[in-house]
Amino acid sequence: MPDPASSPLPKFVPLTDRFDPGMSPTDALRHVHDVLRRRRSIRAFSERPVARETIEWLVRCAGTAPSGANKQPWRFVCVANPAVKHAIRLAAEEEERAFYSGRASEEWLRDLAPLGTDEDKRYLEIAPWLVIVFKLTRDDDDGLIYYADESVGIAVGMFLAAAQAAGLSTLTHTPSPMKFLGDVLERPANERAFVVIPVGYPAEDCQVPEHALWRKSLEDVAVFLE
Ligand code: IYR
Repeated sequence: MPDPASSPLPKFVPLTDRFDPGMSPTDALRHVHDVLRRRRSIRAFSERPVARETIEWLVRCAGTAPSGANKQPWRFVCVANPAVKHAIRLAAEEEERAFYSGRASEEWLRDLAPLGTDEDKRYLEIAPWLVIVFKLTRDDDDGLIYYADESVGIAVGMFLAAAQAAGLSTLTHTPSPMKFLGDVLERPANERAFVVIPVGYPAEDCQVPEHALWRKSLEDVAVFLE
């Protein structure tokens, strides 16, 4: 048992900065849904640049996510440097070659077939930014982390939603295994790569797989007990 005498006391402050959309929740959500429903994972990026300030705002938005014991167990490594992007592409393609030519199960490859993905990851060099999200396994002061996957997953979701609200496109790319990212980016031992998010604009001739347009119905995903 921890000694309660050594635990800091909670300090509460009034909830003042409340957000009011100025319309009914349903009206507000119709608008939010109209923005979010058009989010697509894209794999054909244009070279149109994105300002560093924009990426900084995206990271700020992601950083508003809730997290276990408010540990905020994430690091966003934001890469625009062409040489670093090139190194990430080469290492990712090596892993993906192994994935597509044997590491992935038959069923996995069958599930991916309608997406038309393969080991060609040129988008990792074309997108103006690669944001590599790391989860902390230990806090920077070596403290414990709780619910790291859930916390970082929520932060990534908020990052993607914020990018969509700003008119930017993203991809959640998870080359597997991802250890090479810590090596290439020279990250410390308490950081594990979680996802690679290319950020930018779709290429003029960008196409998306029809399969990805399908969404489960509300009835499929929701259960109400009233
Ligand atoms: N990481 C590989 C394979 C892949 C896996 C899943 I699950 C996807 O939804 C899409 C791709 C790749 O990026 O090609």
